[in-house]
Amino acid sequence: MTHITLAKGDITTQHVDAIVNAANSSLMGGGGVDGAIHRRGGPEILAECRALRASQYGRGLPTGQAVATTAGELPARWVIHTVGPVWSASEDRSEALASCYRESLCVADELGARTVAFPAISTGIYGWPMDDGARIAVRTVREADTSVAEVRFVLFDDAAYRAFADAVR
Ligand code: AR6
Repeated sequence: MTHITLAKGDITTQHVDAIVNAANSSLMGGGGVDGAIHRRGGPEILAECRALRASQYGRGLPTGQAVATTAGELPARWVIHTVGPVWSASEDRSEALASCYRESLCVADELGARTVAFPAISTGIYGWPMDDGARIAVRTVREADTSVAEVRFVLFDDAAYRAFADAVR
């Protein structure tokens, strides 16, 4: 069974096998978590992202899917890049958000990663309401069929931490 833990802070400093990046389809970096990972992880990560674009993902990584690269200079061994949906008030995109967590765990299993840190995917620049994003994250991890022993949600601020603590209860 997967043990869920919560931490407040910066995902780039986590000592886990893999950290998950809330990326965009281009895999070429951006702001938020994505910016922090590329900044602290160094150019090796972007080099692998470029190679993935050239080989497998000419049109970009689709929303809800996940793919791994090195973690460069970060303490983790791998970065698993996933693309969350942009929040929409008119369309329910929850399944795409759940898919990010599920597919990332599937990639983690393929890598043999036993400890995985996730940010609150889509809840920053992509505008997903934190409480709902937290519920989807926790529910999806609980229901996942995975060999990952620990999923650590790394929350950037108190409000995010509280939302995940409520979702876990
Ligand atoms: N560690 C942990 N959590 C963080 C960190 C960090 N270093 N930095 C931000 N957060 P976001 P998204 C929180 O915007 O909404 C990028 O430009 C943040 O407070 O990183 O999925 C990509 O390239 C929020 O709760 O990701 C895409 O274009 C959560 O992490 C787009 O943003 C996710 O915020 C993806 O947007």
